This record gives sequence, structure tokens and C-alpha cells, in this order.
Amino acid sequence: MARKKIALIGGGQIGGVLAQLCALRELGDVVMFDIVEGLPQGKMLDIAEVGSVDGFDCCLKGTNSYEDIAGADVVIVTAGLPRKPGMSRDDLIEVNSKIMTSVAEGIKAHAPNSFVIVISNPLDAMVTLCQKITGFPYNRVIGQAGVLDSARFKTFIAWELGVSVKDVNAMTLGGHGDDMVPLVRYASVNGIPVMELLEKKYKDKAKAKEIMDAMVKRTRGAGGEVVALLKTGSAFYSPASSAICMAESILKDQKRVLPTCAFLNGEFGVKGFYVGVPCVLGANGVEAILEFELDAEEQAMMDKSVAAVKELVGSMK
Ligand code: TXD
Repeated sequence: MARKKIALIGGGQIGGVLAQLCALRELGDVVMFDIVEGLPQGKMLDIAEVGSVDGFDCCLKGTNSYEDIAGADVVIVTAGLPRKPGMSRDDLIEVNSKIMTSVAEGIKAHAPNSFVIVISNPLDAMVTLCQKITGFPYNRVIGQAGVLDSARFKTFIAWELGVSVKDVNAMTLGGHGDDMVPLVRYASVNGIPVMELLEKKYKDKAKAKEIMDAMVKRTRGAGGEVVALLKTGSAFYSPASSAICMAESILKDQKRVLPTCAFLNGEFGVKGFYVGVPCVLGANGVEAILEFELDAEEQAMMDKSVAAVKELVGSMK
């Protein structure tokens, strides 16, 4: 049986970590495409040369030619500029739309049967564009944002409560912008509601709410917090790990339930737009969207986030 093949479009900061994670987890053979000559070749050679140390068997190839992505099972797209301090994700739309157009054409021509995971920002708009240009069915074109946004939320909860992050469960919905919707009601530590634990800790409902509000705010601004510290780019370890988690669920048909930027056809009251919602990811890509009742406050936040996504998508030429 042939090995799976993963194509990475974009060999920058996130692309490099993606390649290393693919190799370490032996997800399949990896080809990295970038327009910069030597960059993908150099990175892939660098990673390939520690196969004996890390103990992985896979072929790693860097390329400047789309022909090399032929036969890819999963394509992960990071091509595009990252933010600089003071920029919003939406400021990238003009330049990254042009890049995404050429990338999607390349994928359509050379990996027509692949599942595509888009990471490039502004995420919700770039996924929309990628699907439009490839013409692939919606279940095969998704975006990564929610796994990372949720992971950030979980991290802050774990730090606040002094518990292992492995026992924290929490999720964000909506667009990958400042209006994303961290779901406080469903945040738990092994099923115990986080709000209840905060109220016990502080013996004060108002204080518990204040602490939660601060964690929600930090989650919404977490990407910008990293950008402000790095000054020269945006987060790259965490988006790579998050996308690999999605790719792995598809490649191994794990059917994990992951917050995914997926095309909605009426779910959560949204029709015709890509928005972050919990999806079952398996061998058929998005195999199901898990819809559930939002309360009035959550629905209002979701509506606000979706309105921002609609405006962003509408602003694409
Ligand atoms: O969670 C998320 N979705 C994200 C998204 C979290 C953090 C950052 N996110 C976005 O990912 C970020 O705003 C950027 O739009 C992308 C990629 O971020 P990265 O940090 O990897 O950017 P780099 O290091 O600048 O790498 C981009 C690469 C670089 O090597 C360019 O040469 C290449 O993209 N590039 C192209 N590759 C292929 N084809 C074209 N046309 C092209 N243009 C540039």
C-alpha cells in the first residue's frame, strides 16, 4: 500500500513546522512548495537529514513546481503574508487573495482529489476563495482556526485553575477574528463546569465572571499578543500543530470532533458562508457538522462574528 502524501503550499514559518510534524508523526511523504527558489528544498533537506535521529521513514521533497504535488491526499496552505504588529488579519486580504488565487489554481490542476486545509489569513475569506477557485466540494475544503483558538482558551483556563491542560475541554466558534465566540458554558475540567470551579476558587460569582471575561478577552486577542511579542511575524508552532491535528484526523479517519472553519448550509442559522463550528473530520473530510442549541447570548455573539465574516468575504474583489 502506498504511503499517504501531504503537500504543503508555503514553506515559511508555519510550513517548516508542518513538515517537521508530518515527519515526526510519519503521516506520509511530504512535498513542500514555495515560490522562493531554494527555500523549500533547503528546509526539506534539513528535516530529512535527521530521519535517523528522530527515527522516521518518509520522503521529504522541496519544490518550486506544482507538478510535484500530484497525488497529494491532503494539501495544507500557508502561502501568504503574516501580520506585523498593529495589523489586523483583515489587513492582509488584498495581497493574500492574489496569492490564494494562484495557489488554488495550482491545487485544482495538480491535486484535484485532495482535501485542502487552509491556514492563510484572513482565514475565513481565504478558505472561501480557495473553495470557489478549486470548485472542490465543501467537505474537501476547510480552514484551521478553531483548533488553535480553542487550544489557547484551554491553556488560559488550565493556568488559571492550576490543572493539566489535558483535562480541560473548551471550544471557540465563529470567525477567526476578534469577534470569535469562546463557549464559556461548555468549558469544563473533565466535565466539571469551569465557571463552577472559578466560583469555588474565588467564593464570589462576580469575581469568577471577571476572571472568565479576562480569559475570553485574552483568547480573542491571543494571535495579536504573539505578533506584538515577535514583532517580525505571527504564531507558527501552534497553528502548525493545530492543522496537523486536523490532517491526521482525515488521513487516519479518526473522526475527531474539531472546531473547523466549514461551509454552513443553514446550521447555526448561517447559510452560504464558511464559519467555525464543531465538525467530525474523517476520511471524507467534513463528515458531519455537530449542531447544538446556543443560548441567546451565545447566538448574539455568533451573529456578530458571522456578520464580520460576511463583511470580510464581501470585501474581496
Ligand atoms: O491559525 C491560523 N489560521 C493562523 C494563520 C495563525 C497564524 C498565522 N496565520 C497565517 O498563516 C498568517 O497570517 C499568514 O497568512 C500564513 C502563513 O504564516 P507564516 O508565518 O508561515 O508566514 P511566512 O513565514 O511569511 O511564510 C509564508 C510563505 C513564504 O515562504 C512565502 O515565500 C510563501 O508563503 N509564498 C507563497 N508560496 C506559494 N505560492 C505563492 N504565491 C506564495 N507567495 C508567498
